[in-house]
Amino acid sequence: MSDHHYSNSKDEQLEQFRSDDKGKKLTTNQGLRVSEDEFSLKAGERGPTLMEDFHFREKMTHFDHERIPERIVHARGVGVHGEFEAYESMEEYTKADFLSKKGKKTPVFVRFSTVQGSRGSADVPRDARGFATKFYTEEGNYDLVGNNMPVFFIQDGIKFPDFVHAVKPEPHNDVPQAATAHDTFWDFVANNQESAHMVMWAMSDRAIPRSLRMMEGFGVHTFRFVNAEGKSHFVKFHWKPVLGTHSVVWDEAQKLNGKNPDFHRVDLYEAIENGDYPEFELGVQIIPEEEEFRFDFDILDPTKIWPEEDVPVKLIGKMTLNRNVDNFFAETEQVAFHPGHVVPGIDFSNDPLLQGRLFSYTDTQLIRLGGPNFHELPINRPVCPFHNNQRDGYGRQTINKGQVSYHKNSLADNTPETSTPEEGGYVHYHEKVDGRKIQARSDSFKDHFSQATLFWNSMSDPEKEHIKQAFSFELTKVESESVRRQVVDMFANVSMELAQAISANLGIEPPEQGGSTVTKSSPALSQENSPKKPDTRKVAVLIAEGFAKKEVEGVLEGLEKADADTDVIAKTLGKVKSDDGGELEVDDTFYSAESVLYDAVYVVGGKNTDSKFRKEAEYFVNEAYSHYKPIGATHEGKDLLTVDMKESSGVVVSEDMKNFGKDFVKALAAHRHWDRKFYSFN
Ligand code: HDD
Repeated sequence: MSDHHYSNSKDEQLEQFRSDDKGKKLTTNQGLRVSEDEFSLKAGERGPTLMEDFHFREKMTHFDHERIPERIVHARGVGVHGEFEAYESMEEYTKADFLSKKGKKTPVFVRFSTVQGSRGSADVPRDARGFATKFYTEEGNYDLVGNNMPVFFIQDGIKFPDFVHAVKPEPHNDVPQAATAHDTFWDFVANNQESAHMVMWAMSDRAIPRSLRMMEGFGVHTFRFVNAEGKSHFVKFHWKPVLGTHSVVWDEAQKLNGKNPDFHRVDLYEAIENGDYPEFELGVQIIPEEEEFRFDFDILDPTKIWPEEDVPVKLIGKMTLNRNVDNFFAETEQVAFHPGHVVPGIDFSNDPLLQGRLFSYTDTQLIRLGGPNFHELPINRPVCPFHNNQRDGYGRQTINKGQVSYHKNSLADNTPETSTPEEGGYVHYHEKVDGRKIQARSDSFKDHFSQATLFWNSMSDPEKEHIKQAFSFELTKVESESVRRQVVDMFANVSMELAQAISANLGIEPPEQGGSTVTKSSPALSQENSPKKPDTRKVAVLIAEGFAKKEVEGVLEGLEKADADTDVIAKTLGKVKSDDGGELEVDDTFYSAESVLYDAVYVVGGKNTDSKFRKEAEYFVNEAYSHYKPIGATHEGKDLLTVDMKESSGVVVSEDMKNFGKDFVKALAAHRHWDRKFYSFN
C-alpha cells in the first residue's frame, strides 16, 4: 500500500492511470525494449527503409492518429481539478446527496472554453465563455454545463446548427476565426430576433473577461430540484467568482490575442501553481412550482433571466480549483460533459433548448471520442461503482465477467439490479404533461426585447459606452449594408440611444421608429457592482539603474501584503543596481513584457534613466493609461507622465512616498478608472 495522500477520491482514481516515463526504458507498445530510436531499419546505410521495422511503423502509425476531431463548439478550453464544499443542507429542496450536508466535499473537474474559435485560437476574442463543471458525486457524475452569460441566442435546440453555422467562420473562405464580426452572424441575429437579449450580453464587457477566475457562470436553463418527498422547485444555477467579475477593454483584448494568445490559460495555470486557488460560490435561485406563471416572462424561456432583485440568489457552497491537469489531452481534451448527466434530486424543465441539448451531447462524444465507451476514460469515470448490461464497442476497457448481459435474468439472480428511490434509484419527476403534438412556439416566448432593455438599463455609463463601441466595431466589419440596417433597426427596439449611436458610427440614417417602455433595471447585472480586490492583480514595476531601493522595496512589500503580484521590468534580464549599491532581480524586459499583460504599472525609473528606458516606459505607461489601468509613479518615474495624466483618476503620484503604497493598492483594487478626463483608445 502506498502511503501517498490523495486530495480526493477522483485524484486517487486517476492515480491508477498515471504513468511517469522518466527514468524508464524505452519500449514498443508491446513492452519490447527498443535498441535504436534514431535510425529506421534500412537495406544498407544508404538504402530504402524496410517494412519489417515494426518499431518505426508503430511509432509512425500512432503519431498519424494523434488528433481527434475538435469540439464543434467550445473547441478551445482549459480544464482544472478542484473541490466543491456545501455550505448547508439543501434537503428541503433537493435530495442530491452532494448538497445534503454542511461541509460535504465533492471532487470536481471544470473546463472553461471559448465558443466559436478553433482549438488553436486565442483566449480573448469577443465571445461567450463555457463554464462546464463535472461533480464526481457518490451517486454518479453530475454535469453543470453552463456559460458565463445567463441567457442564450436561441429558444429551441433545433436551431442550434443554424446558429453555429452562422457564427463560425464563413464556409466559402473559413474567415473570420473566433469572431462574431462578420456578415453571417449578424444576418442570423437580425433574422432571429430571439437573439436580442444574448447579443446585448455578447456585445458587453462580459464577452472579454479579465480572467477565467473573474467571471460568473450560469446554468442558463431552468432546472428542477426535487426533494425526498417528491416535491419540486424550479431552480437556476449561478457561479459567483470570489474575486468579482471583471473585464479587459476591447483594444486590450485584440492586442492580448497577439501578445499572448494563451493569456487566460496561463493566468489560470499560474494562479493554481502559485496557490492562489480560484474560488466560485454556487448560488441558486429557487421558484416554487406553484409560482411558475407569476412572472412577466416564461421561466422555460432560455433567453430570460430571473432578476436577482426579484428572486434572490442563495449561496449554497463553494468550489475551489486547486490542481492543474497532468496531461492536457488525457484530461481536458477527453473530458465529456452532458447536461443530461444528473443525480437524484436534480431534474429537467421543458425548456426546449435544454431538451435539444439532452440529445446532442452524447451524440457528439460518439464521433469526437470514437465510440460508446468514453465513460471509461479516466477523466470521465464516476468515482462510485457502475454496472449495467451494456457491452463491447470500440476501445472497451472493462472486462465484464460471467455469462449474463441482459435484463431480466435468473442466471445471475436478476443482477445487476435496479434500485428503489430509497436506495438511490433515479426516478424522473412525475410531471403531468398534456398537450397536442405540435411544432410551434408558445406566445409566452415571444417578447424578445424587454429583458434586452432591462440589461441595457442596468449598465453603468462606461459599460453602455463599451456596448455602443462593440456594436460599431462589429457592424463596421459587416459588408452587407442591408444587414447593418436590419441590425440597427432591430436594436432600436432595445434602446433608441444605442441604435442612434450605432447608426451615427455607421454613417447611416438613425432608425425611424423604436424605443422601449421598459424602465426597470437590475443592479446585479452591472460589473461595476461586483466585488473589487487587489488580490492576484499583476503589477509591472518599471525600473532603471540607480533606483531608490529602500522606498521601492517598501512599495513591493505593500503590494505583496495586499496579495498582488509584481514583476520587475527593466532594459535587460539579470539584476538591476540600486542607488545604494544593492540589487533587484529582473523578471522581464521591454523585449517581451507589454502593458496589456498587466493590471497596473508602477513606474520608478532610476538615477540612470536613459532615452531607451524612457521611450519604452512611456509607451508602456501610455498604453496602460489608455486602458484605464491604475498607474503609480514615484522618483524619476514621475517625469514620464504628462501633466494631464498626473491629474487623472487612478494615477497615483508621490513626491514624499508618504501614502503612496496605500493609495496605489486602493487604485489597483478599483480595477479600472473609467472617469479619466483625457480620453484615448476605447
Ligand atoms: Fe453546448 C459543448 C454550454 C447550448 C450542443 N456547450 C458545450 C460546452 C459548454 C456548452 C460549456 C463545452 C463543454 C466542454 O468543455 O467540453 N451549450 C452550452 C450552453 C448552452 C448550450 C450554456 C445553452 C444554454 N449546446 C447547446 C445546444 C446544443 C449544444 C442548444 C445542441 C442542441 N454543446 C453542444 C455540443 C457540444 C457542446 C455540440 C460540443 C462539444 C461537446 O458538446 O461536448 O454537443
